[in-house]
Amino acid sequence: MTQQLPPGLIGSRVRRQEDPRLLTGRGQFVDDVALPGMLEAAVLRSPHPHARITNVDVSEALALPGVFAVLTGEEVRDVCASPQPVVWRMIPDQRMTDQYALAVDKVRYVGQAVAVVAAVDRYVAEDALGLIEVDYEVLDAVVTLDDALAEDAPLLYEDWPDNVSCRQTIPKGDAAAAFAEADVVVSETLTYGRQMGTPLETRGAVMSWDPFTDRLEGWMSTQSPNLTRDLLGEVLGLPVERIRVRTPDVGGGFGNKFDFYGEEVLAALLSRRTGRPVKLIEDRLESFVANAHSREQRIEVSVAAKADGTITGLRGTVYAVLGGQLATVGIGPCWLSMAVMAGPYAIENIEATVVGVVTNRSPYGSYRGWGQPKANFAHERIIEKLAGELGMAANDVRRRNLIPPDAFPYASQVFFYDSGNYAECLDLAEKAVAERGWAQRRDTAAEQGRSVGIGFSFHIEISALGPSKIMNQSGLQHSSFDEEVVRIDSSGGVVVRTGLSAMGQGIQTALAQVAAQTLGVPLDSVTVHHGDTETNPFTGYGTGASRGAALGGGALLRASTRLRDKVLRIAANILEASPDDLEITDGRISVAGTPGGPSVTMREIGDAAYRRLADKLPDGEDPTLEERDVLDPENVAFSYGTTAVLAEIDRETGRVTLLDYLLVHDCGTVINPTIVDGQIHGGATQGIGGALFEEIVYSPEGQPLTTTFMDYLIPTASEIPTFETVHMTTTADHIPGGFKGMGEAGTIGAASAITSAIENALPDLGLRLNRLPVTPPRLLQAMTDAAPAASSREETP
Ligand code: MCN
Repeated sequence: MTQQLPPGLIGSRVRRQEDPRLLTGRGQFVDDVALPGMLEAAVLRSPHPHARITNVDVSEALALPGVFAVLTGEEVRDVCASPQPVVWRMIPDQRMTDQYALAVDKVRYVGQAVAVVAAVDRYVAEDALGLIEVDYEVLDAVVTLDDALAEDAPLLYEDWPDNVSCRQTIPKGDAAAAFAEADVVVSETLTYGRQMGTPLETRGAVMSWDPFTDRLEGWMSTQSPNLTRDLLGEVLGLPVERIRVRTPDVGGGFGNKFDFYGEEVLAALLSRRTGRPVKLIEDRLESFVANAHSREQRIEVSVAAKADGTITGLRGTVYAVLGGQLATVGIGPCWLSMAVMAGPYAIENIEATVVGVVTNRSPYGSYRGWGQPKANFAHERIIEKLAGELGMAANDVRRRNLIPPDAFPYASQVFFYDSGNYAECLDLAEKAVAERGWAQRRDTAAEQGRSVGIGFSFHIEISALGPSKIMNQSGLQHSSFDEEVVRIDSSGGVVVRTGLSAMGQGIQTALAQVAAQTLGVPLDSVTVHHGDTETNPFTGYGTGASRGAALGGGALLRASTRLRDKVLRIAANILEASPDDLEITDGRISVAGTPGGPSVTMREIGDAAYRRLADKLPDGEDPTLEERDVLDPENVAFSYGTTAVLAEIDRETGRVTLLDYLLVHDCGTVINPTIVDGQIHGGATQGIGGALFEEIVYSPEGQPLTTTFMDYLIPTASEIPTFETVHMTTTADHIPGGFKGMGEAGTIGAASAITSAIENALPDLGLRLNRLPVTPPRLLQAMTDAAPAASSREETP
């Protein structure tokens, strides 16, 4: 069954409403917030990866003219009601790290906050940092996963027996039997490099604590204003009704700004201490060490298969290279890598494990895609290896194992996949690649002595995160429903209020499209308000996990439908007609099929509901025009896609050039195809960065070496190919409107498709790439390592 919405604004390529003001410099970001008497803060950060703090002397800093307050870790601990919270707690016996916004007796990564100063301006605050004396007893650093797991490894937390924070295995079926009976078993160890989202706008907060009302007002660059408010309340011991969180424009979030950071707490405490508003903005260098890092994992994966390519079993272990303390999302992203390791494949016997290991690196948190790019790398790499082993085409192995359309809803290892036609998606991708002549381009290139290859990957994406109760039972310490409010005002304009955050993904336009189509009004008569916990509804989770379009859109569709019914009842009263005979077109209500006949405008409806009620509002109808709806879906929704890449390899330099890039994609009912395309392009660009360029590197001593964009290489326009997207639609029938999310889609399958294309371009070498990013030196090394094996294969008669 598929849900069909009538043609209209939903599905139209309308331009984004949010762009004109952003593109003309009218955006207002946190750093633009200026309050009377505001102070600026700066943070002293640890230069050591692992050290005991033996003394902190702030007396000279406090004496500096212009300094208003200095806080140390002990002071922060003493005034906080709880340590920094961890909201994803899927593994019940996980060892928690319980850290405060400032380090108390030990530092566990370079960049960990040790003290904070509020001063008349940032210059004085930074000068004061130089006057703080911290005595450290430097300890041996645990820099890598192997360091952390070594028998005699120094302990980050001395009351733990080792550096393992958690371990969990989730089985399905009987993996041992599947492996025992297999015709073929293939295994691989994969390394995914440490990476992070790098939004244009770094994080920041302006906090103002009113000493008379004991109320805290904050402006923050966050994706999750409601969650932030709740967590601020928890840490500060303040009832949430006394906290207001506002998000001005957010200059990119990419997941980093989902997490809740100590800096928000510090700015609030400094404001309480000084009685003045306090601004704390991180600079780019701080961003590289104090923002949540992500991606880094070692994954051991094996599959058991029959000789015809049918996969009967999967075993995998995800080693999460966590940092020196748990971030807000805890083991969440790495747990998800384990939970979706079978990807789109109908594998009946699974044994997947996640092991969370602490190291002296920055904390591990959210980044677009969460655990999914790593899980994808695991299942797609092992599919390719299995295909090689069996002498089959990788897409034939995929096709043999993809969950068939009639198997939905499909119970995977952990989740229920709601809907899909995976085989059609793969077919469409192969067809599109054939139509575009990629194979000929590869062959022609080979004749010219160039190395060009084609790679594919298939991804799934969990979206529409809910339902709240099941998520709570799985360990999420927060809800995940969405509430939307829609109002028609007294002059007929429509206002949507959402708790979702806009961080560049186009949610205002998408919500406006849903409301405008449902209410039958022009798009520009809808205004979407977001980013204020006091005036906007509650969204349990915030913006993350690609839930905005599906949950916000679904809730708004239902609320707008009820509001439309009320509009029709009022119009019927005025027109002396039956509501069932009426239609709304372009904000005008008339009897269907009577062009030029009597009609009522939305302005008159507004007038009837707010001002001149006596003549126009039907008896029994309440004044005002407002509806709200809460969507807490019965299940998540899985979107999916096939990525195809045409890549050229320079055998001399190891440089990979992406010649063409195609994604066949399904996210249920598409609200705005232009935005969806843009989301795929942006996500794929980040995926390409992760596949070829971006890596956070630490020295053997634990010093971060990549703290500027000269070292941490994000791709620029010249590295990015032209993208092409092909849409297909299987709707999520448990979501009103059939929407599924897709904001992370492009990131998930990129590395798998690119590595597959690189291997395909070098058929003589029989490469097996297992480490990301595939930088030129790494590729050259892999080619050198593969060459002797390849030449000995050639020599064998
Ligand atoms: N959309 C649509 N029809 C659908 C699904 C989505 O038209 N069926 C469009 C909508 O305009 C919607 C956008 O695509 O606003 C993304 O939708 P959705 O998948 O629901 O994602 P969210 O709105 O929840 O956004 C979050 C998601 C995530 S988790 C990250 S991280 C992310 C992202 O989106 N960070 C971004 N996209 C980003 N885009 C920008 N420019 N900047 C970021 O920081």
